[in-house]
Amino acid sequence: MSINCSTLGGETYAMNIERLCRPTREEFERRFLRPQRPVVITGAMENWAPLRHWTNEYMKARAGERTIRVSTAHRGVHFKGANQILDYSSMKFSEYIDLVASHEISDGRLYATVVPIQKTLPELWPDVAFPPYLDREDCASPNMWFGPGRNVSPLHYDSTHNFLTQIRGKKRVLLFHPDEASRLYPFSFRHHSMHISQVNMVEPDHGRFPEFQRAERMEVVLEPGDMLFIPLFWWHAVFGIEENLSINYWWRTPVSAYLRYPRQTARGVGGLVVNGARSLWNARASKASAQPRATS
Ligand SMILES: O=C(O)CCC(=O)C(=O)O
Repeated sequence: MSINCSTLGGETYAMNIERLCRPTREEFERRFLRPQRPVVITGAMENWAPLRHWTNEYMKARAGERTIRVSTAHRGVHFKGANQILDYSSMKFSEYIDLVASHEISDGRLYATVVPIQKTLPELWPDVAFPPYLDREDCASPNMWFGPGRNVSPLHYDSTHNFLTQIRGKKRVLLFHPDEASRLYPFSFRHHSMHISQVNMVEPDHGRFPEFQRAERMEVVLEPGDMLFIPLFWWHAVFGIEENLSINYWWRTPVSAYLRYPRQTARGVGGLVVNGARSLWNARASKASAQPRATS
């Protein structure tokens, strides 16, 4: 499938996101964090080692022997289905780097997504820096997203604030305000993918999802050194334009941010309860079926 990542997801009503060069933390918190508005911050990653060093050769020499999980795209998007979000297989990091470098997978069919750097690629961990707009102890383990180009991440929201920082190549990001949710057709809260839209970003079915075209969206192209703040519950779809590498940081989000969107929060809590109960039920059922049967 040939994918043009510069137009996917539609362009109607696309508004640009504000770009700001190295604001102070106080300005970021006042204008963007507390009002929960996205922004692209530039100039704040200048001394980051990954920006300067993370070539294919460097990463291969340091961590090539490690094993990573790589996602396979379905209908052009890195999303499998309602109850299994990603279709992962394992391979050596060096093998994946060679595939990217050879352009063999430049249609985006494979994508190293959500790779926890500290755990999976510990040799690269000393290089990782943190955005100066959050406290390091509030941050979950940062993840690498390393794509061959034309890799597409589904339209979804995260359950914490997020910084998506661009290290190599370009990515196009579409963002939708949390209040647009009804036009984005999320999966039911009974599914693990309750935070993901049913609309396929590569081939949206406008017959099934007519309101999607009318959803108000923002658009940005991230380049190396750009840092995108994606607030809690903001929907985003991400399109790799060329070979691309990002690091993302999910970090602890205050209760007040959830209370701003009570419906989404209630839905999230409902989903946690239902999905947690189902996992528990499945675990008990498989334990019971593993017990040796009494013979008569
Ligand atoms: O970069 C990508 O492909 C997706 C990143 C993303 O969805 C995230 O950081 O939450």
